[in-house]
Amino acid sequence: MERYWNQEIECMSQEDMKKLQDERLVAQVKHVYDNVKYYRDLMDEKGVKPEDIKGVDDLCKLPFLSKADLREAYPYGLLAKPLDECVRIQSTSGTTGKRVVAFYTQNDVDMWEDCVARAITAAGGTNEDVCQIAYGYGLFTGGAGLHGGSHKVGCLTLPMSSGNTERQITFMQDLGATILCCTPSYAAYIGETLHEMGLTPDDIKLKAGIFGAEPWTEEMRQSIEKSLGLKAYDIYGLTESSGPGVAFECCEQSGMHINEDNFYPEIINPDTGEVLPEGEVGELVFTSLTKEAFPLIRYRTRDLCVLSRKKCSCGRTLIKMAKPMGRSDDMLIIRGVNVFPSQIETVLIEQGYSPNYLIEVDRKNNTDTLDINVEMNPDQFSDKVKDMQEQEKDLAEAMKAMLGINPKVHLVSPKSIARSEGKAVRVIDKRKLIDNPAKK
Ligand code: DLL
Repeated sequence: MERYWNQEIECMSQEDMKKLQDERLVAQVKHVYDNVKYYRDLMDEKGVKPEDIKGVDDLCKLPFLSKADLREAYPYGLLAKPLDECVRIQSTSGTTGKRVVAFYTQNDVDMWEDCVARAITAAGGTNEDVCQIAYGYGLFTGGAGLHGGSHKVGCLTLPMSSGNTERQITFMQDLGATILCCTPSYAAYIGETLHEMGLTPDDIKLKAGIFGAEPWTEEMRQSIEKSLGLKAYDIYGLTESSGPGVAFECCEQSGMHINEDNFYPEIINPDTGEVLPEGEVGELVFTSLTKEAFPLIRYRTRDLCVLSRKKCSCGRTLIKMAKPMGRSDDMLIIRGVNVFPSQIETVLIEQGYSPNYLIEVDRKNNTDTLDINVEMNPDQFSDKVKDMQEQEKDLAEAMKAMLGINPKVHLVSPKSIARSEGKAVRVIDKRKLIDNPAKK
């Protein structure tokens, strides 16, 4: 029987949910207008007052907020509560510019952990489980978020943080971990290490994995499920929204239910800002409905995906988002063609290669080049040059069929591409280094 953490909310009728969202949005907009000068200025500029917002149907009257706004307002400019009412700070890694710093009151932490508890419960977690958390701890929200949710559910929580992979496996075995939480790329690495240690999924007790923080394909899911002998559930979130738990997968494994009582989603055309109907691909925009310290109004995530209200067999009525296909800023434009790293990953796994790859994009003689370095499994390796060239040619052809452009494929020896213990780095775009001297 399906178990829920908060059945009343997770299975609420659409009509009641809308009523709740309307009420909460009105209060949230008033809260930001009264307490955050940055929002007040943005709304005044657009000529919209809190009284104009009667519910979610009026959202489109409000201005968007972007990462650039967050950077401009860094660090305290979007704070909506006095600092003495805040109890926590988390932050992004800041790899694409200045860090985003998010603030939490105790109520914000409780709401966040409640969202994660829904995710853990949907993955079958109960107080009888041992939950191994191998997301990074610290400023990153992965460790803290899953940790809090795991406590809430009452799981025996193993705060491993990421890294030291053999020790992860030893603890997993000795303490009988049943749920593993980490990035999908780290899960793949743990699976690989398990087999190298001469163990199989029968030697561990994992039944579920809660993996997120980066895009991953269905093919990657199948590969992880097989190597670790578990059912792999996706979880989505971002530092700006509080962290993991904005959306989570249920037993159907076909998209993630959004905790829409706390986060109201919209899909927009990223170029025009126009709101798109359900079922169309566009940029995901979130409005927080209950946050106190760091509310978000129409925050542009840059994640590209689709929403769906199709009935779900798990009984939850929460709207679903498809797996994000990547970020609008992850999309590579190569010789005018849009290429997502996830397309490359799909082909690799379909063709029997490992998900260890590195994409290099460059510009030579005014033409974009795409080189894909792919690690071979030991059984794919041959010492005959001709065989290797044949394999590279076949893979390049499969890539061309998927991407529409011709890449250069380089098969590299097993274990030569660095493994990730957190979010994987899959792309080196050398054109950006040339275009943006500041990043050199
Ligand atoms: O990655 C929060 C998180 C931690 C989510 C642990 C899930 C598990 P940030 O570091 O701020 O926060 O990065 C947020 O990561 O906008 C997406 O582009 C990407 N992302 C997060 N979850 C997924 C997912 C955390 N399940 C950014 N699938 C987001 C695809 C994801 N992309």
